Amino acid sequence: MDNELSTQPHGIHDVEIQEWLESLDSVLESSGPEVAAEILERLRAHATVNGIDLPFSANTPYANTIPVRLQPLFPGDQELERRIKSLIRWNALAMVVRANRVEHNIGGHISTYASAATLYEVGFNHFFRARSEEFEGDTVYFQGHASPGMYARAFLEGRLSAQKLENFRRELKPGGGLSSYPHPWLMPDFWEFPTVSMGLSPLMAIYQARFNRYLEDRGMKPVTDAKVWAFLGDGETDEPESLGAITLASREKLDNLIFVVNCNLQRLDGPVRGNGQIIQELESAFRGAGWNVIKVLWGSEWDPIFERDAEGLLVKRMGELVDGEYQKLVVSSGAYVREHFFGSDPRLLQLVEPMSDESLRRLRLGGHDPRKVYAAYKAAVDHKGSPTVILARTIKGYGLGEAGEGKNVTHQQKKLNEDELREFRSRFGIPLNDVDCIEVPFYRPPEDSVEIQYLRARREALGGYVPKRSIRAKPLAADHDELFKEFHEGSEGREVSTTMAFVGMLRKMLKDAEIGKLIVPIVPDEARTFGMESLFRTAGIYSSVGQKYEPVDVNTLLYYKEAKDGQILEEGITEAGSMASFIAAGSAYATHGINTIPFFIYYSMFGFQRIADFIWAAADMRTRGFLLGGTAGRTTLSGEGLQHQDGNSQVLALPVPNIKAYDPAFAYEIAVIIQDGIRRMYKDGENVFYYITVMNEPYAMPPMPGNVKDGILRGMYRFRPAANPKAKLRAQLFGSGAILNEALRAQEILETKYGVAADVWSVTSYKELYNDGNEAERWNRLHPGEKPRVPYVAKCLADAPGVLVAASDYLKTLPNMISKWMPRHLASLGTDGFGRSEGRSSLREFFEVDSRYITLATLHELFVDGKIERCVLDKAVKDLGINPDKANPVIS
Ligand SMILES: Cc1ncc(C[n+]2csc(CCOP(=O)(O)OP(=O)(O)O)c2C)c(N)n1
Ligand SMILES: [Mg+2]
Repeated sequence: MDNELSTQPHGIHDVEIQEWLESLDSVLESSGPEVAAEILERLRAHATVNGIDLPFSANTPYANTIPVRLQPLFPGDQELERRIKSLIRWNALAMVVRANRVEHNIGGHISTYASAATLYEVGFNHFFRARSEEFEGDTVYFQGHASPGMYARAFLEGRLSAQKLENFRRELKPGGGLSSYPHPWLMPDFWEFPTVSMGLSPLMAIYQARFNRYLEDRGMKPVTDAKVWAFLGDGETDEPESLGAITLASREKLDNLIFVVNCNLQRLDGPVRGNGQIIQELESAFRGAGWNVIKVLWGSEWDPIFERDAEGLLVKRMGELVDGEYQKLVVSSGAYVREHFFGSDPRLLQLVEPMSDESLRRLRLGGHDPRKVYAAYKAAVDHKGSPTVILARTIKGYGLGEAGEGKNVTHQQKKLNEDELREFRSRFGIPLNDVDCIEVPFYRPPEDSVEIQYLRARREALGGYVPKRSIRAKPLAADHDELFKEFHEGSEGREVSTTMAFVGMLRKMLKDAEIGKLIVPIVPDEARTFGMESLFRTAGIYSSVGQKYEPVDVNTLLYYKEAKDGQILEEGITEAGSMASFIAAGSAYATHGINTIPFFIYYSMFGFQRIADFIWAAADMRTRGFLLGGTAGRTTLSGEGLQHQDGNSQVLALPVPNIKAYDPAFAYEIAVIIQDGIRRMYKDGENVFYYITVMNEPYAMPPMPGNVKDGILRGMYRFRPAANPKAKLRAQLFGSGAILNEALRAQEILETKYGVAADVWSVTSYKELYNDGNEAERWNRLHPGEKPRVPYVAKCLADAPGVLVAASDYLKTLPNMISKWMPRHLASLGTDGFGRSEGRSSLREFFEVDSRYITLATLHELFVDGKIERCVLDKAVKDLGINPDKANPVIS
């Protein structure tokens, strides 16, 4: 035969290769895969010792990971499941097409679900277990753009009405609609996890799986075999967050985690890797990271062809094509496939010789074959010791035919013409005639149909419906007055920073009978920065393996203690990962029915500035807990300079609707805010969470004045009134955070040197004041006949005489936002501009927020008001040592 004469590169005869392959086959048959693997490993070692250079590759051939002989029987009624899936396909498509007929360009996606339908349906019918009283349930992150499929299924399940489907992407219609993507904020009984900002959900899923283990290791929930499933797009894996934490998952041996990557080889604009192979690339990344990788590339129709291919030519050929070629092949005719794929080698052609062109065209991909997908899921669920990723090959827009199957434009396809609709209808056997189907009606078979009965029975067997969100934790009972009382008393002259004060509170909270266990301190390698190392020993650092080594500092009081039941999540240098832990802990009241209270403390500049999208997702998810921006304040964090000095985060917190942002100055303010926060979130069940900036400047913490709690929470209160309120020259000074001390110093200068009597206010939250003012304004606009409401700021300042000056360590825009509700003009000082490596006082001079600039601003306002002479102002500039020609910090 010709074959025997053909040779491989380097002159090896094929027959020689054939012999090697046959002997391996015989070992496999007689002794099994472990022995075969051992022999290969020994051969590899032998080769290396003998100087054979074997290039490293984490890849396996371009073939299914699970061979046919290890494929389990499919346990369901495949034909019935296909029919159900077809109905879901139809309704998902109908939802998008109808929405776009009613409202041009309202959007929606058909192709993503079309490619992933089998991946989801096998999960729904056989794997995803619902949450119940007895079992925590599996946790599923659905790919955002596939949401029409989830809605369509819920419609068949009788959970969503046709009216709701009709209002897909039209949420404001009477009776409500369906949100474009998974948003727990908008559909709190349905969606659990927001996934549509791509890359976030893979990372969140990893930390969710780890948090589940944390709860188990700490004895807070029973050990179960519940899984976390994350469905993602192959294009999505380009987001750095997607693969950014995969080594954590393998390091932690998270075999409760399964990723399913829908490898349709396309993203929005075109192929993910036209010139390469995304599946092989992902395989090597995941295998290299220690994951169990299961490739599901080829459907059952390919099995007999592989069977005939004793020489392994087919696998070899499959590995040769780049994704751009594959994309072309899947939309081409059988004749084209024969010529261009099999035609590269006469022996390959021979393999498919008995097959018609039509059957070549119908060779399915693995991700569209329920038997292959089932086998992969089963293997993933049974796998022990590492997380699993399933790389499933599919076709984007599967079933859309000319309307977009596998085309580069398919992602955006939202409309189908009459012919295309009829073709789709026929292909999936939807019982609608030629006329009816062009109306694209939603179709649900009768309740007693076999389809609906089967679908319901399957879900019943798996414990109920998915996705479904419910709040399962009971509200906390105690008011915690005792716990926080000590922090109202001040530090008796001892200089402490607000960070130290907070850590003191955290230490005490950890010991509390009711909430102690629930506290989850989270820190991205910054505990020492915040003086939290004392907690290492007392609370312990969580480690799933305990501590396998004697820590170098074991003889010290505050040694680095890792423990299996450790409470602190020391995440290492990953704000994104820490935030994902915060989200898992802050949403456990729903996911697990456990009121864990996360306190995530980090360098404030690396919070909103760096991971704002995770914070947005947390907000959407109704996450509870406290974010602590440490070392905050552009001028309060000395030395670090441009990158670290944060004058932004209080502004960046503004757009997040349900975050309460505070910039407290004193320990008692923090105590009041945290105590009230715990009440609001964990007792009253409000969907808010907190951002509190804490600083590292030490100063004496005063005792709490009477009657200020309400003011602290609402955003401002008068901290120190003027000594001589009858004075002719009057002013109101507003300070926040550490800058409040500058206002207090200015108060003294103004009084002693210029005879100005100033009241000093602590503004704890410009955001609260801003929201309150807007709310009053809005209410008045909508209720002109009623007694107007007065914004809290206006109420506070109604009888406050004199000029108004505000200073904070953040942008000037913060005080300016509320100035319209003030009785007179407001002069705002703030830290707009890039930071500098400098000491505190120089920084405050540079940004013009120190006591001297507050004094000058006050005098200037008095001068403009005609209350003081120009010469007083000129002299003050000199006396205060201010250089009028100094560069503007905003642009220097
Ligand atoms: C962070 C982010 N960037 C961009 C988008 C817009 N976007 C939505 S879907 C998509 C392509 C998705 O491709 P892939 O991940 O392969 O999913 P497929 O639809 O092919 O399953 C893009 C760019 C987004 N949703 N999130
Ligand atoms: Mg894709």
